Amino acid sequence: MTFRWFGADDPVSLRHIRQIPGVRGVVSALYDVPVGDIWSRDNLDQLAGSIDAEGLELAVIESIPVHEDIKLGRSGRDRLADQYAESIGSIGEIGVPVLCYNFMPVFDWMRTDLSMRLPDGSFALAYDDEVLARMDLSKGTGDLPGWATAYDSATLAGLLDAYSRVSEEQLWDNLAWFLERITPAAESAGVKLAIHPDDPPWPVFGLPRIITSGPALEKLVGLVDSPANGVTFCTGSLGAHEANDLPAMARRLGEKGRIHFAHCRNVKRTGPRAFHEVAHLAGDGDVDMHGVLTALRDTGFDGPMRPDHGRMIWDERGRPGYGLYDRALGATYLQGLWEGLSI
Ligand code: DNO
Repeated sequence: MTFRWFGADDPVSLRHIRQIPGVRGVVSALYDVPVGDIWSRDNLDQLAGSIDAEGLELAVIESIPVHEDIKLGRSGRDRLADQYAESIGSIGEIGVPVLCYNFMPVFDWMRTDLSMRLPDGSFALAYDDEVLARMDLSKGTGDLPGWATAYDSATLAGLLDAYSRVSEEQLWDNLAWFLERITPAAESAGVKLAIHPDDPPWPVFGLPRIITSGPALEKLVGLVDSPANGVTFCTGSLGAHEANDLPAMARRLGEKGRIHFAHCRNVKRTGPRAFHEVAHLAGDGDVDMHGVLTALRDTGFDGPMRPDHGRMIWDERGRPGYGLYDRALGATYLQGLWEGLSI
């Protein structure tokens, strides 16, 4: 069981993480390296060292962001892919076995409300396509919620314009090109690549999104037929789409040995392309957590798993989705389920 930590600035400390029953692995990243630059061995050593010092272990890098020029297939992608491969080499050298990354154009995960009040008084992340349609991008990403990378209005307009000429098929081609370039480096470094599904799993702001379903994940693992080319099975991202049968998807990908990381959280669908997050318990939302964990267990999954976004409970304030308490409850719930399956 692992837990995400955003580095020294994270209001959740390693000391607290160390006290969550069963958690020994930390999921983290270098947050101050500009997208596209090489991750230095020194900085990685420092990150791993600070985690070791608290009796924990750096188990997963989530993420090295992929430069937009790679996703757009622009010239310059050769150098960027070489640099990405070099960073993978360093991750392998320090002994981290899994790299989670994504291939979502411009925006990473997307929500339209970062603190929706639930009936029990807790606050959760929520998404509604109708609200998204009214969002104004003309000022850049500045005051809009949920985005890992901030863009000013001109840069954002330029990117949106560039993507208006990129079809889903072209995006798949660009992803295949990227994987062909980096998978050999991952193989020789002993690092497993684990693509994160698009969250939510449909286009946003007219931008193509392709990693959205079981067939898409299977296509992905077929792009480069190497055990190093796998997925992060994120139940919350995939579970936002009612067509996704999560236990069946986990079983098929698990049988191929291509699930390298599991993000487990729950969502409640409230309409077509609308949902909010809930506590991890299967009974609280639409994700069949027992079914997913059974499929993982049956197919021999032994990789890292982490609770994903939590609600804000007990008056906690902090990074949306990434407070301590509800995620810690999620970690113990998931371990309880897993333990029950192991008897
Ligand atoms: C959201 C996360 C994602 C994930 C990236 C991986 O909370 O699951 O931001 O880290 O998509 O590249």
